[in-house]
Amino acid sequence: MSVLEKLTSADAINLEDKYGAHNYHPLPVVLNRGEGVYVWDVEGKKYYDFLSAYSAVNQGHCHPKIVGAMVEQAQTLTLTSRAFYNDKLGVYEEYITKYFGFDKVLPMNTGAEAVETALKICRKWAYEKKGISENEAQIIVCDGNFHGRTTTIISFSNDENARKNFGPYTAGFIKIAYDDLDALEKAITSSKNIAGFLVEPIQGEAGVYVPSETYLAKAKALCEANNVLFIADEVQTGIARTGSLLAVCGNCTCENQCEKQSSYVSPDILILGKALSGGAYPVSAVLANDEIMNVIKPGQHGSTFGGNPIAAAVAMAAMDVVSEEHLAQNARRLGEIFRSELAQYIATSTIATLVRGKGLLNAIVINDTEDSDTAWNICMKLAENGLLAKPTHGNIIRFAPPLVMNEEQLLDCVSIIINTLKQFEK
Ligand code: IF1
Repeated sequence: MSVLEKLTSADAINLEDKYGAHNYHPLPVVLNRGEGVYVWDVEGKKYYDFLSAYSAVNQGHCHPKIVGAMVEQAQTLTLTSRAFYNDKLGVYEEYITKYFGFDKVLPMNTGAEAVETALKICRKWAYEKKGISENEAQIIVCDGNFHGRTTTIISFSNDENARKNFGPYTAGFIKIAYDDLDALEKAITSSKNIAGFLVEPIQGEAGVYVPSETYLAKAKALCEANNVLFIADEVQTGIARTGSLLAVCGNCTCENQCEKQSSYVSPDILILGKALSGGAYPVSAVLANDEIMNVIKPGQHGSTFGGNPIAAAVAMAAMDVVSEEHLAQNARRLGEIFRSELAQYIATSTIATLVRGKGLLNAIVINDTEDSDTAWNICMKLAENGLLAKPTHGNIIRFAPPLVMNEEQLLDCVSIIINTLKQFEK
């Protein structure tokens, strides 16, 4: 088919089916335009986007400031590699380290790369600073984690689908229950070889599990007491999604002065991705202070595209939008409305049993078995009714709209969701 002909949804789906690897099972909706909280399919139908590309498009689709920065930089200089300096990277490095309160940043592209980078830094720190014997370092991770798709990362996943037949697996990880301080203390004190604790402040893929209020602070204290690095994967929860700049910020919405707040749990290593670029470009980052980051010397880690001028320009624009448009505050306020409206409906519903989440990262649990297709069917009906969301882990539906949504739009979405759920009442 010529690219000049107008594709129908069926054409586009058939092309992907025939020529693309079958590594996804998308809803049968073919999008070709986005603006703010809306996306349109090729037939012109308009939808509220309640996935935001898995929280990458927090700033809304095609934000003019972000697109503007990207176009301007793309017309000037796109890529130099790190064999030479470029005039945007240093400016971005100063900007982003001050924004999050760390000494240094290591720029990468995807979330999984940033997680890999954090694991490598943690191991190197363990051998060179903590004094663990070579090849003995262990990193603690949590059951139900999702940190990406590389061979090392899936080595410590417990999602059989993500793991099976991709072995042999990378050693050096200890899995414990999430939101369980006793398990963490036991694991940390079980050996002298514990280098780090890698954790999602809220488990997204597992079904939006929000840990108990004091979990992260106490986990950080346990790490500190035992000279173990606390590594926060905020790829999905970060950048205002959960109603604060970072999910580890707790109750703080002070945007870029978060380190001054008492509720702020400062990770030793912070991993960011997705919305760091507002979804316009793959940009990820690992932040840490000098005593940790300086274990990495020339030639020991890197990436052709990491820290390229477009990424730098886009990320600065994207983070400007987060503070200028008070996205953390908006996510917090709208999230409270969303959960209270849904909880009110769920109190008498036979199809939904629970709403949970923080800020605008929320999920509802559907009253059916995990292997049922009810959540999928509800998402199909939601799409028909003009709202796009995706089930996660069978009977859970995640709701994560762009954070630039306003209250009127949110209430409109709440009625679409409730009216759709009512069609499935038993
Ligand atoms: C897919 C989920 C979201 C992440 C955390 C690292 C990464 C992710 C906490 C890796 C990525 C994505 C990947 C995407 C689905 C998606 C996802 F459902 F799997 F869990 F967001 F909810 N850390 N999450 O959530 O980042 O390498 O992808 O840039 O299709 O695999 P990446």
